[in-house]
Amino acid sequence: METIRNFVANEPVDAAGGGFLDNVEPATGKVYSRLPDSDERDVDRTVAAAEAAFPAWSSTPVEERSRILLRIADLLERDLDKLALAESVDGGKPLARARTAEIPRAVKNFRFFGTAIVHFSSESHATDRDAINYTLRRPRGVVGCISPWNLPLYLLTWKVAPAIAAGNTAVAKPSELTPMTASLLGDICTEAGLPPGVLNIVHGLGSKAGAALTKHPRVGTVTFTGGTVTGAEIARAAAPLFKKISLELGGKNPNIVFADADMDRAVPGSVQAAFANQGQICLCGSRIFVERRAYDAFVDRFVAATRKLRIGDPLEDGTDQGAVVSRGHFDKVMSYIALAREDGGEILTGGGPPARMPDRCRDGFFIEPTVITGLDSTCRVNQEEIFGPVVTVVPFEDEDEVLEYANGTPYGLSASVWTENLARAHRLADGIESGTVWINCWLLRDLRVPFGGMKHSGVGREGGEEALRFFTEPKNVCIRYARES
Ligand code: TXE
Repeated sequence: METIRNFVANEPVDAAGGGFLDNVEPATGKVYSRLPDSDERDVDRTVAAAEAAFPAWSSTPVEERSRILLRIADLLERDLDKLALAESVDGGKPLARARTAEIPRAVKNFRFFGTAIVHFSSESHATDRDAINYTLRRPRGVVGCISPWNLPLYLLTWKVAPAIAAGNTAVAKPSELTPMTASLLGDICTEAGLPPGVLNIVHGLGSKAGAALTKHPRVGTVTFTGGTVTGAEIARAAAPLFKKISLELGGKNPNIVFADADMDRAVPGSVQAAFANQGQICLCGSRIFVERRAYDAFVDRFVAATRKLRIGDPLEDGTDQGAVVSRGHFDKVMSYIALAREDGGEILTGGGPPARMPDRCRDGFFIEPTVITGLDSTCRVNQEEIFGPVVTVVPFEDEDEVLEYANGTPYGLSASVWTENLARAHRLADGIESGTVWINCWLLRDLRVPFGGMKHSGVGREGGEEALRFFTEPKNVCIRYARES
């Protein structure tokens, strides 16, 4: 059985306590590797390595930092097949998805920030003809990067790449449920010539290793993607220490379909939005609202398209839907399906594990893509993040009503609107309370745009300049040059 180790100053290191956690393959339900059960001592040691590397890395010329990041991107690309397989086994996602979407995005993250940093400039403000202000932007020091299990390497690198591009050093804490590709990244960084201590990886439980990192006095910056409850805990721990934090949290995103929409795009787009990665993407459109006069036709087409999704062994070609990430998460998703039934919801398709699976996957955590109608928009199933292959469909009469539904949850991460009416699209884009609104598309990403959530979906924005600003400390310098009068 493979043993994952912490990555400290480019060396593999076991946890100080010597303990390990089991790592389960979601498609089989079996333990297939183990990871260090790190605690405060390990976090301390890892932070010390990052601190020691900071002076040299922060004064390394930008072009050299850029070169190393681009080399990391090249090596990730070289190892794409190996990384995709590791990601699929570790998280239960279809191999094809890991190969075509997620690992390529990790490559892009390094390439994007490796080039963005050489174009990054700071502000200057002329104050009448009396003075000039310029802003210095310096790296902040050691950054804690805490990432989740749904898009393991994609989201880890989305944090690490801008953090180190900007001259910080990083301690990453990947999810204990999906540690494998982070550990492979460590080796790639060494091969790419990243100096020891610039990126360190500490594995273990959130409540132990993650919490120790969040409250570590010498980690002044924390960037986190994960659940809203955990985000609140991190905010509580960070506030008295005045840390700079960025929180990318959950969502309960509306997917709004008007009767005038191009249904040949809206139907498959909504299926993708509902079920990609088994519905385990914070941006998934888990609440579908359909204009009443198109409702029946839409539901028929949507259910038919959902039934065509092939659930199966994630490693097999042609599998659209793999396993959810863990037994615990399987139980959580199933509990929401049960709740929907209790509340009088009608399950049009799915509703539980598939009847037949290949032998290898008999004990895996599979749930059929599930479509539910007949629920009120205020019930728990329509208010709380399920984060699985479960979607509800609710009819609406007009724009005002659907706007109320869209904004009627504590979340505000993203939304999709399907319509051919340009003015209406703009009105809704303006009115919806979320960090991203997609019109006639879903998850069309440009890494330059601000990315993040409103309300309980988060604090701060990632992406492009926003990320580089987050990972730097601005200092304004004011020079008076006016003659004394
Ligand atoms: O994630 P957690 P969980 C949502 C989704 C899911 C729920 C819970 O609804 O069902 O969150 O998932 C680390 N201090 N999302 O519990 O706990 C943890 O080790 C510091 C949405 O699996 O948020 C992991 O590395 N760190 C989401 C990371 O936080 C802590 C993605 C995320 O785990 C910690 C994942 C602590 N006290 C889940 N506790 C999205 N928005 O993309 C845990 N961690």
